[in-house]
Amino acid sequence: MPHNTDQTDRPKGLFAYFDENPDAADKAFFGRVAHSDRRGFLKGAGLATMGAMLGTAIPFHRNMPAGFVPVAFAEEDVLKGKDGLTLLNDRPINAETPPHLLDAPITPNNRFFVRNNGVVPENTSSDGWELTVDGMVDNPMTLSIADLKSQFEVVTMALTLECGGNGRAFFDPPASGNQWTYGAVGCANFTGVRLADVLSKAGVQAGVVYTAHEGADTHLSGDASKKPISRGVTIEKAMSENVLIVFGMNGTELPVLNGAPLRLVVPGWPGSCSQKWLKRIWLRDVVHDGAKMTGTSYRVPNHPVAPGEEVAKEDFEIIERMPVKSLITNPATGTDLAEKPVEVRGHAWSGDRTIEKVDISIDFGATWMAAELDEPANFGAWQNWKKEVTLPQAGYYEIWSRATDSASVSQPFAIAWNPKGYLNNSMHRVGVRVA
Ligand SMILES: Nc1nc2c(c(=O)[nH]1)N[C@H]1C(S)=C(S)[C@@H](COP(=O)(O)O)O[C@H]1N2
Ligand SMILES: [Mo]
Repeated sequence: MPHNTDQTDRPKGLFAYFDENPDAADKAFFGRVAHSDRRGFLKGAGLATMGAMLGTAIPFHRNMPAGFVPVAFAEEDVLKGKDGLTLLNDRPINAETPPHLLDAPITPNNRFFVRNNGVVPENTSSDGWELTVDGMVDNPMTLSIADLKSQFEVVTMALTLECGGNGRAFFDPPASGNQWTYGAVGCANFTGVRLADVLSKAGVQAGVVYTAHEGADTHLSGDASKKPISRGVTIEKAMSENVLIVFGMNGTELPVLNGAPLRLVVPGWPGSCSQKWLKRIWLRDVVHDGAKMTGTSYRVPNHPVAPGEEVAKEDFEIIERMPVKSLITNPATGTDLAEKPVEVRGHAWSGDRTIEKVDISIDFGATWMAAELDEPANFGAWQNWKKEVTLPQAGYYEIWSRATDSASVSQPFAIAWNPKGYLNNSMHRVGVRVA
């Protein structure tokens, strides 16, 4: 299929390629430059080529906008096992979940977002999979998944995972990277063993400050000496009771795209700390400096900056806990509501904290109503909330949600801009109509 052709020409995914270089993409895919020709996007040879690739005619081809990539090409196969996710990039695979598909209290495997930095490893079988724990430990260990299950207490916990870049799409000026909107987050029941138990058995030496995580995925360039991502956390975070080495998700095996057969889950910190396809945990006496730990990756300025302002490299600091946030999963934005009372519901979470309250507004923030808020299933799980709301008359409404956490910190209305577009925790707004 077209997106598997000549990778040297196409270093990025299909959508990114069309975005960044529409003329070259049109030429490569459809044999002509159609981008500048807005109204007659596809004619003649280009249309015939696309029709041949789809195996059928495209009756409404005149309505297809410039730079348009038929979803039939881009989504073919790459999101196997996923349902309804929005593909943001196909190389590496990145896909988010529309908020209304995150409505369940626990996110099912087929609705859990995917954030890859490299190429999924070919062998993801649990047979023969080995995890090495080494570096500054008394007893370096190599453990099979059976060893993990037999030597340590197996626990199941509901844990929230959110990408540090979730919400990046709403930064202005825009930040480069995957344009996540709301759905690079999920909360699943993860089964595994505590990282703390494994590290204790290995014997953490005095002077350890940081973990370093390595996975089996490979670099996009194909260069075997490069790693797509290798991050770590402070030893204090690593020793928390809800940081798990995971081999099960929602009662079944981990999906391949979510790191099968073994991954870390580090709730409350950027998703990037939760190494997938986990092969090695290395304890270090310095802050880890692996791929995407240094420079401006997963870092924010240590002082307030104006939108668009240049920030000196040394002023960036590593993101640790994720901020307070909430999501409205019902109603879906754009819904025409037939009945007036509507159950507004969703989830709220705050890294290393709990949620104290969630408030809802239907009048652009003039007044607020407290939602009914559940306790977390365990520490590290998002909290479900709901509120029956009556929209007083026909017309357009925005429903806003604002969570406040255990340190009395609330979500802001507007985004605190940062150069890489991390940590957007502004209030979720959903637009609906009452007929
Ligand atoms: N080995 C490996 N682990 C990884 C990544 C990756 O690209 N490779 N991406 C990280 C990032 S940035 C995030 S947000 C989470 C996403 O987890 P998910 O794909 O299961 O949703 O995995 C993290 N672990
Ligand atoms: Mo991420």
